[in-house]
Amino acid sequence: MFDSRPYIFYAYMNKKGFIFDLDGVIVDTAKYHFLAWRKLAKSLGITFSEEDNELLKGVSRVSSLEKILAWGEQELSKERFDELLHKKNNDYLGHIAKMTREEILPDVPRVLSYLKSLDQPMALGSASKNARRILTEVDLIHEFQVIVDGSNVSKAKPDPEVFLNAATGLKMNPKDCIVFEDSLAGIEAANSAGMLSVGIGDAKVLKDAKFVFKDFTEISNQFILNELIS
Ligand code: B16
Ligand code: MG
Repeated sequence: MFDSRPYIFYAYMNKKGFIFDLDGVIVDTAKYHFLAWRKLAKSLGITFSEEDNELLKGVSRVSSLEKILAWGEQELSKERFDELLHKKNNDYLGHIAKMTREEILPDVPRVLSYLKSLDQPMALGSASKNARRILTEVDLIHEFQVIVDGSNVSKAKPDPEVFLNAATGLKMNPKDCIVFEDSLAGIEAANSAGMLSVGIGDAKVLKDAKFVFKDFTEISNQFILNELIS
């Protein structure tokens, strides 16, 4: 739609730092993590359900394997642990390699282009060490000015480090940042960073978020302009 507002409107508009989680917000890679973790768990004789997978959302790769081993009451040598982590990631990457733009979650492109049209700073803040690869697969790598992923942080969500680094990269004050997140740990991280948290998913699970939406189809441009930017 033609926007008749003069350029000056954008020049003086508030700027907010918009930080997006990746898995579960931009794309649904949880299903691929599930397949890869289930295969690994099965090889160890550990059962792994979709409910178990829910508990690994936003959790780092190392911590995920630690949790699975604890659930199965198993301990492994450091060498075997690293070997399994590597194996799981290779399986996961096999699924990622087949991803296309079709797998971008509904209305994500609309929200990204709207924010871009308003010249709002945008960053990615993900626990995944595969974030750049996934963004490249779905052709969104150029949409973000700053990308902070699992390779750039020392402390995993719920620690706020990932989002604070994203704010620093965007040169924005954390209190002027807005985080879109699908995991409980991520909402906790955003809140303790002093940012406004927007949950994407189940309101019962993401109850500590300032706002919760099922997905981006529920987030109108009007809402973004009036509630998030103004
Ligand atoms: P990787 P997010 C997280 O990504 C996933 O939700 C979580 O399930 C995964 O274990 C973690 O990334 C690490 O991923 O094995 O690719 O490094 O939701 O923070 O974007
Ligand atoms: Mg996520």
